[in-house]
Amino acid sequence: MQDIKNLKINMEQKILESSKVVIVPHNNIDFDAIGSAIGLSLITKKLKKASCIVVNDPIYKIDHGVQLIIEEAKKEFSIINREKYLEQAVSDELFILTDVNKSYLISLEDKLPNNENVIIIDHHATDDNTVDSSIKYIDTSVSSASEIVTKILCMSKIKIQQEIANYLLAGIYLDTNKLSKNASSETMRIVAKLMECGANLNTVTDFFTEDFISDRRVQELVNRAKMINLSIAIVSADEEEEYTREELAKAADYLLKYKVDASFAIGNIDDHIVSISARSKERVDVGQVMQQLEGGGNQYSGATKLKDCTVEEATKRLKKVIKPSCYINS
Ligand SMILES: [Mn+2]
Repeated sequence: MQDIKNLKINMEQKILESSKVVIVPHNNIDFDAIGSAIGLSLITKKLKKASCIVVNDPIYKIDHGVQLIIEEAKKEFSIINREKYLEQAVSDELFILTDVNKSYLISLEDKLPNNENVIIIDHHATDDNTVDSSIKYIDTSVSSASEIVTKILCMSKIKIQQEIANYLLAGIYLDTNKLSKNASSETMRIVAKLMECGANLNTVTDFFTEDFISDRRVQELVNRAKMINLSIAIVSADEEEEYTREELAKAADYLLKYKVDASFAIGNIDDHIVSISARSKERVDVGQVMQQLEGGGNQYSGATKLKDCTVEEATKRLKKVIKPSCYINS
């Protein structure tokens, strides 16, 4: 357990010393990345420091609910793409990476300042590609980056407006599969704080309401699931179809509704690129399984991308690395 008080103190000081704060969520932005990024913008605003959130995903690739949040939040905060950022870049900027720690998952990898001017707030495991930073708070036992940022907001006694409380709750909601996994008593305390600020589970659930066509596509993936043994489900998508990583992740998530310990969804996400999305309840460490296939993640969720590979080949490779030793305490 790292000291969040130290993070708060060091981060505030660093924000005040810098000319501007650049908040960098991960590519393929999701509810946790945007919610925590907006929470961080609120902190910089209270410290009277200019900030921007850099989101460089093409709009059609962004989840519908996340798009709604971005559109709403733009009224109060600066949310810009990489190109716009480059036009406005100044010296002595502070970068805050949120919900991410690896260089290849951000849109400004080539623009990172030296480690003195980088802060990382994350809940994903680190590896060789973790960005070098002098101030960081990376705790894989915390549900989400939104949980960490909410904690800092509460410690700073910053009033969280209702809309922002909803965004932060949406982040926690996503990464805990609707508060059903990886939600500790501390997570629930933070959820209660957000509800005291006016966050509402109905509003948050509405953010997750599916677009009909996309949901049908996810269900088609779910229909292809096969149980490779009694407790692991694998979806191998149609070789001819292209899916988004989000759709694969949703299919894997959906399969956890059943009596399975872990689920994997495999499909093409681009020409000659196959992605695997992995989810687990708690008995199988899927992050470790994905690591064996050039990917990563944590105990509950993981993913990988395989180049020049077919769905069939990826399925074979996955089956080879799923062994009894993937079970925790086995
Ligand atoms: Mn997250």
